[in-house]
Amino acid sequence: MSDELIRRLADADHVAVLTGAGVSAESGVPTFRDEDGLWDRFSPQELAHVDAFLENPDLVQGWYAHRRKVVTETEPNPAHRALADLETLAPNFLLITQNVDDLHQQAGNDNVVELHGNIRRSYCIDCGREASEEDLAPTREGKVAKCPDCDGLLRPDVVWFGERLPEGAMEKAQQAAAAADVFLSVGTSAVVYPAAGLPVAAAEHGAYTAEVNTGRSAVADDLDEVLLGKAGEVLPPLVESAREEADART
Ligand code: BJW
Repeated sequence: MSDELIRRLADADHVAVLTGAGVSAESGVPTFRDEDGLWDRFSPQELAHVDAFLENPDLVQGWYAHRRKVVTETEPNPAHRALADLETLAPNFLLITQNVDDLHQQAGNDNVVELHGNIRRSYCIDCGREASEEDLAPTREGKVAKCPDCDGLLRPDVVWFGERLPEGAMEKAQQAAAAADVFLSVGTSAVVYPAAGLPVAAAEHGAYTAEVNTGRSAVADDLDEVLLGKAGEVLPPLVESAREEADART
């Protein structure tokens, strides 16, 4: 990491961070597009689209039941904890996540925007009633889970391709990107829009931009710095150095 990034983070009034699946990889949550990623075995069109859900509700509900189980058995890792620490360093901070696993909140981040929903919640596609664990029990046996009130299909409260993001979420993320002195993009391939547009938007508004990733993302060439490595190894010393630099100035 460069002294420039440490200095910028220590000085920053506004910091925004975009995260993707890579930030949870070290917690044991599979990514989407890496080898061994979720879509190595399943096609996205098959699973992350409402048409696929309507055609194969048992398959899609079963996939989400499996992922919910994985997520409830995992814990935040050093990358999540470093980002929670960064929130306490920056006067204005927003954590913008594409992840649906809740791990940033569990690590202690308070200012979080979930662009793609949260896998822990489910609802009825007909009447909107929130589903309980009990309502979803059939999915664990390969059966279709339906609403106890109206018999509608139950779906996860996540954003599939072609669906609108949660109301206000993208607006809040765009405002934070535009205001950011430093914008970090962590563990995302930056291929899914509109989230993938945020690092470049931040750069266009004058932010110092950096990504932390085990490989170069689709937007790496447009950023000021690329920190190659695992988020759980790169972020803790970065945030600690920024804190030391900030402390040295007071
Ligand atoms: C590590 C690491 C370690 C590994 N440390 N790094 C503009 C241009 C083109 C297309 C579009 C466009 N605007 C919209 C679209 C269409 C579409 C889209 O983007 N398509 C592209 C794929 C072509 N977008 C949409 O449809 C969005 N909706 C929309 O735009 O609506 C408009 C609308 C308006 C009005 C009415 C109606 C609609 C919705 C997108 C929803 C995405 N949903 C998913 C599924 C969520 C639910 C679930 O979890 O099942 O979100 S898809 C999937 O991809 C998931 C992720 O959040 C998202 C991003 O993936 P992510 O996080 O980047 O993961 P990976 O696996 O790709 O990358 C991991 C990275 O980590 C890699 O780079 C590794 O190297 C790295 N890594 N270990 C650090 N230890």
